[in-house]
Amino acid sequence: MPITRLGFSDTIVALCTAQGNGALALIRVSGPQAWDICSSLLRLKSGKNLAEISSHSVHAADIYAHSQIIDSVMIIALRGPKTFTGYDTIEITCHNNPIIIQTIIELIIQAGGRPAQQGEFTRQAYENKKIDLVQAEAINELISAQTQQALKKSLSQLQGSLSIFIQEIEDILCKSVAWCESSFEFLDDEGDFHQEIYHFLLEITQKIEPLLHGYAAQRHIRQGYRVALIGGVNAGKSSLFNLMVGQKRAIISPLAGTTRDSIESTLIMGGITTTFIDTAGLRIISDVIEQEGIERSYGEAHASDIILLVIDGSQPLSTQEEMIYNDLIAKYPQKIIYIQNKSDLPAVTHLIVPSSALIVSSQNLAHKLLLETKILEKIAQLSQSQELPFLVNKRHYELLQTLLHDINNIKNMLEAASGAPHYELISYHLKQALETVSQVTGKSVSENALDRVFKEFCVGK
Ligand SMILES: Nc1nc2c(ncn2[C@@H]2O[C@H](COP(=O)(O)OP(=O)(O)O)[C@@H](O)[C@H]2O)c(=O)[nH]1
Ligand SMILES: [Mg+2]
Repeated sequence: MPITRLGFSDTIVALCTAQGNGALALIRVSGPQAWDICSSLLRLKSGKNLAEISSHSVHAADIYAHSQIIDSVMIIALRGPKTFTGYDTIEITCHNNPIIIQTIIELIIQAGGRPAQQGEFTRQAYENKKIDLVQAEAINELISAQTQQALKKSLSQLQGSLSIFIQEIEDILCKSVAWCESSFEFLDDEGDFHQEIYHFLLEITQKIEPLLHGYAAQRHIRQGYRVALIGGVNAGKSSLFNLMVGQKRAIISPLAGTTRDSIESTLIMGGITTTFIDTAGLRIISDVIEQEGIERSYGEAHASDIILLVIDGSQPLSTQEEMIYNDLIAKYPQKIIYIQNKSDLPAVTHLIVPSSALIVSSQNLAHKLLLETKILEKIAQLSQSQELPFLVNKRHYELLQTLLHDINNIKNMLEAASGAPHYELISYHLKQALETVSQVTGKSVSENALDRVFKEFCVGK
């Protein structure tokens, strides 16, 4: 059921902490009736009435159902509008027992509250203008952040970094509209500002473009990095994979072509979610199943963020291998880490391997750290290009794309005009662009779009 069909000014209740183990649970009650509702089931240990206490204070209390005690709790009593939701709020910390939790929630519902929908506390905050839509989304990102970077950026976004950025774009657009309309009005007085407007629009496109590029790059920040072990057969990819993931997952064999499918394993390395992918060896063969595996390996090379190009340092490369390696090096120069494996055996010279290559043996446990360091260095290098202070989600991306398209259209109109441009028309398009911008922060956004955003949340947020 969409949130909007229920009253926005209802008093809502939900469990905010995860169900399961743990000593305590937090139940939040938020809405105009929060204090009244709670006073009907709470007795403060101080003997005071809830109505007498000051806002933003903490109290010990007992919860009663028909004069029977349910639990001893702590409450945080908050008067709106200085609360997260903007409404009066009571947060009850009770013991984490499902019967206690359910009883308390039922008592609150009987007293006039109703169960909160997904993301409805955040929705209240948005409706009460405590946060904008971009900040609401940041809360969801913050809770589900998988990496340190994602955490940092969602926090910055919650504090308003993206909102400020969007506000700057909006300001430039407003200025453009003003200059456009004055050009229109003062046309006779030689008040033609079309150069200035063009310049403003250029400023906007320069702001948006890095954001659009950042969106693609930020997949890593959300989901971590994919590191594919790629190389010829028997180079030791599976052995290195096992060394890195610390368990014997991949089959190792002196028989060529043992790994026919890709195997992956995810771990946290230096605070970063990293997925290692072991692939089939690259060679040109006639076995249909193995050929399928090799094609997958190429797919993994393409899809991964980092390629560990594994070369057997004890064997000369076949012409075929050299061809395949050269092909990969040409295609993905930025994401390759050269690994010369089998350093415990006498080495042969490979012209293809640069001096920066990491020389390791998969049999040497200590080399795991060398590999880890090298991979983290590469990740740091790759993530430098993604230094946006916030996370751009699909919704922002699509709106910003529309905006860029609109702005480029207006720029074209200005460029194409011989003499004074059609200012009325340009003003109309600028205002449309403004509308798109305000959809990002949610100043002007449809109920359906809002429902879609808050559907991503779970109950209790
Ligand atoms: N001496 C030595 N042998 C290795 C090393 N790494 C792998 N091997 C051996 O090389 C063969 C192929 O290894 P495997 O990991 O299956 O290679 P893959 O085909 O690239 O996955 C196996 O017999 C491994 O024991 C290494 O660092 N030193
Ligand atoms: Mg293998």
